[in-house]
Amino acid sequence: MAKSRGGEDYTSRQIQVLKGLEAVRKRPGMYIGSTSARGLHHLVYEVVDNSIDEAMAGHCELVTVVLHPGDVVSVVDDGRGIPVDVHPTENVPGVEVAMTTLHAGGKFDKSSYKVSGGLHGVGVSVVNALSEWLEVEVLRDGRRYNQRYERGVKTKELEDVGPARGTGTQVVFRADPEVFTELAYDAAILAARLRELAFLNKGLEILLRDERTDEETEEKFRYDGGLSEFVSYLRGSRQPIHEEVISFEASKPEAEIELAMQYDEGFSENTHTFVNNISTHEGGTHLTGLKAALTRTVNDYARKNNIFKKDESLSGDDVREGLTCVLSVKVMEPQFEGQTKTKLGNSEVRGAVEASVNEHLAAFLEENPRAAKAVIEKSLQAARAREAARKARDLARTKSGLEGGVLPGKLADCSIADPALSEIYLVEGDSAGGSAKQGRDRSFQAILPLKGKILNVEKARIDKILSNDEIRAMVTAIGAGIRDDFDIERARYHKIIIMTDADVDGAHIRTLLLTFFFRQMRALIDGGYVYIAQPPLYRVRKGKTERYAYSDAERDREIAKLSNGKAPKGISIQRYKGLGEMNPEQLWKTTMDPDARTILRVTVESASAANDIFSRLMGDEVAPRRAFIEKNARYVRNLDV
Ligand code: 0RA
Repeated sequence: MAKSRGGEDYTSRQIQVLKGLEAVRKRPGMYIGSTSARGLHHLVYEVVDNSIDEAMAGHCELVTVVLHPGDVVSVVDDGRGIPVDVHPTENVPGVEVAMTTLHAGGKFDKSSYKVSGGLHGVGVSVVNALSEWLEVEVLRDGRRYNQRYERGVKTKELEDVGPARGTGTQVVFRADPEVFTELAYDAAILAARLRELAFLNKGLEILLRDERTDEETEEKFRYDGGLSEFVSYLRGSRQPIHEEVISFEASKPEAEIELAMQYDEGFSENTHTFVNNISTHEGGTHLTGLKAALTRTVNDYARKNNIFKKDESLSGDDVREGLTCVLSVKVMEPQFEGQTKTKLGNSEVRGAVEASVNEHLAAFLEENPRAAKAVIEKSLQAARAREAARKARDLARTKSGLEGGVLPGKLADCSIADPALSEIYLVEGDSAGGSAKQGRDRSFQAILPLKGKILNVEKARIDKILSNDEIRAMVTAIGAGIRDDFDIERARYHKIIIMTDADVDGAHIRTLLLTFFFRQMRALIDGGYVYIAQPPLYRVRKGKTERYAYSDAERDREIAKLSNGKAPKGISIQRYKGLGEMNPEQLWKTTMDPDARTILRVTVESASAANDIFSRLMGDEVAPRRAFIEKNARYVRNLDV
């Protein structure tokens, strides 16, 4: 029996490998978060991350992701190739160690600065375990090698298949239909993450090719400007107030730090932070350091240059209004905390970020007095608007406004008091609102009809937002405050369900509502409280049998079923253009009954995707918004907020 240097014999290692990968197959959710579409896409990220590591080490320039027919994906890079020589302690080729050992990453390259990692950072062996089959090919030392696995079990030894030029690694796999509920990749979701990775790793080229249809498409992501280009992209069509993007890179013992930022005429703050290429939605020490430095540096500059009137100063919110900012740090041993493990905990990073932002931002302001003046003017305006809003809010409170238990007149509340069991439908239009009120189960379902288009909060300051009737009705009904005052613990419902018509106007209203929640009650989205109702598109009827269809394909299937192979005769099809065309009973049966309905939970999948949608759609350019809404009028899932 072959003894390895580590003292383990070959058989016991095989048993260990099987046990490890078996654990992954038993509880896939523990390793990749879910076995739905989200987990499926994580498989690709996991493989790509290995190539990104190779790029960060300076050995890889191109990563190509291809979606093949039959739910097969391949990821190819031009890195050094995974080592193929026999591993000193594991006694099998290095590539086999990578494919079969959980967290193999550090096992054979301790010295390298390995910092990337998928959301879960679990390594390619997890992908191997969860794939119906996986083939890996390595180009190295002038040879081509390959190996195959099925459900994590090796079915072919590593083989030298002949001479080859260049170096690199290719991983091809098909996710296991026994594990995943969904096998179809959404190119738009992959593109959003690959674009983000390309911004975060300047100069790296990432290609996404979709070969699943005759119309083959390829997207290329490569940004030599890195984070500065990321900021321009995120800013979209909003008008900048100073010409150049402010940016710097700093290397500290605690972290590698990269920052880019620019102010524009908008009113929202768009800060995105990343740790080792992972989006830190929940912030953490790096963000705290950045915020502290921004507030301090801008105030110091204004004071030193006598720009403030007596007593004036700027709050953190003031200096971040209209700011688009990306902070990316690389940390050796990141500690991720928080509900979704997207909050950086390493305390030493705070000071490192704070000091370097102080230094570089102060230098920028000194060297660019015109830009400095524009930034401080803008922040002072924000401060004044905030003061006006505070007064308006105080007034509103005392006048039975946002707080104090007086619910809006048009709210039909539910009778139970437990928020965890209560839901509120935000319904487009008074007539659909009326049907919903009659059709609902009043014990746990509340209805709030909304009139027409709601205010576009992306284009309005807080004082104007708070004076809008529809918004005030939502804020009081939900009962948890707004913005800085928002406290999810006080929410009166744990399901907030947006119910709009299945047409372009309905999609627009839905987007406006989502923008509102995203900007003003973000915790509702993060907490998974916001949903989108799915009313049917068609009613298909033959005699006494009636069926509801939620897509064209479903309609065709229902017609086929009712006609049973014969030509469709005596079948009537009604297309619902609006909720108002359904009577209360139909609305209940198709859209509101928890036992029969489908509702989509709104999640923030990717910070830049969310921002892309909200800022681009809600900003000034009408054309991209129109195109987007039409394309996605029905498929809200693609909104992916
Ligand atoms: C360990 C060591 C070396 C390269 C890699 C891993 C590597 C892994 C992956 C996974 C996907 N693509 C990859 N490319 C490289 C370096 C070995 C050497 O020193 O040549």
